[in-house]
Amino acid sequence: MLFGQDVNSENQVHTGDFWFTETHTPHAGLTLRVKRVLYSQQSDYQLVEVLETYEYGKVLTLDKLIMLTERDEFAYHEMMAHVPMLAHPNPLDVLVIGGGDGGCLRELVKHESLRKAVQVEIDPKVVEVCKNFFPQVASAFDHPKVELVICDALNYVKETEAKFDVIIVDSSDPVGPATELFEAPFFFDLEKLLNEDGVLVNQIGSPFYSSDRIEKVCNLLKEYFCEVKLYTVHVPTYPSGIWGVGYAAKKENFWQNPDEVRYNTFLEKLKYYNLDIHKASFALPEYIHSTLKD
Ligand code: SPD
Repeated sequence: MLFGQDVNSENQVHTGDFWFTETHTPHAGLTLRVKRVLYSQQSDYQLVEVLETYEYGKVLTLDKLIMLTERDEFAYHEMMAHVPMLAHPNPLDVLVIGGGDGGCLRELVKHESLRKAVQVEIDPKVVEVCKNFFPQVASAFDHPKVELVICDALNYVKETEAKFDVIIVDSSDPVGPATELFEAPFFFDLEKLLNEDGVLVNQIGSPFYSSDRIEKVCNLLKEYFCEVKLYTVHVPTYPSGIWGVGYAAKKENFWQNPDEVRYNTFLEKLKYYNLDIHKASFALPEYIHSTLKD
């Protein structure tokens, strides 16, 4: 079997009682008991691994950091896609940066009004591995409204002449290839790609462990956008379990009025998102709210 051979060739087959730990600080982390390592290979950009775990099913890690698990990925992907899509009054064209697993695309194609979703992913290995091991996540790559572009998003956003209504930055963490996706020049380029009602969301990090990063990224976004907010989603396998997503819009107050008519067309397909959670997700605990005040 191809993937078994990849694993063997790197001596990554583990037997006996094996636990994977993602370190969150020098003194804390998350540990999952692993049945077996299904895939482990260094791509041109990062170490791509798939673990089969007892508690969370299959888990995708990049450079030893958890990107998704079968059990809780729905929460993250629904909130990355439906918050901006239902906040925007008429989202036709959408750009997804990163997210080579296809989870955001799967959510986007639930919107009948979608005209086109362009997915820009730097690492083709991530797409290939997710199609093989996570077909329920990578289910929309062949959808007629989806275009997959394999290239560095930093170049794509500088060179494309396309314009978008919604941009979703579903990056990996700010180490390795994703570092510059958290910096000012990238946000400058994204603002230029958005139409006049444009909405951008970007995954930032744990409000608990990475409040400095959240404050820095939100302040950078404020330089280019009329309204910047933070919302959160509960993802048990991400550090601290609560994940912060930046929301930046060219017009004020879109986030407060998610489109109920469009929501009603696909609500039976959702497990996390609803209109109450949309609004409630923007309510922040004081320790993070206070750092984001102007
Ligand atoms: N530390 C977890 C951050 C992961 C953000 N993106 C993951 C990709 C899932 N589509």
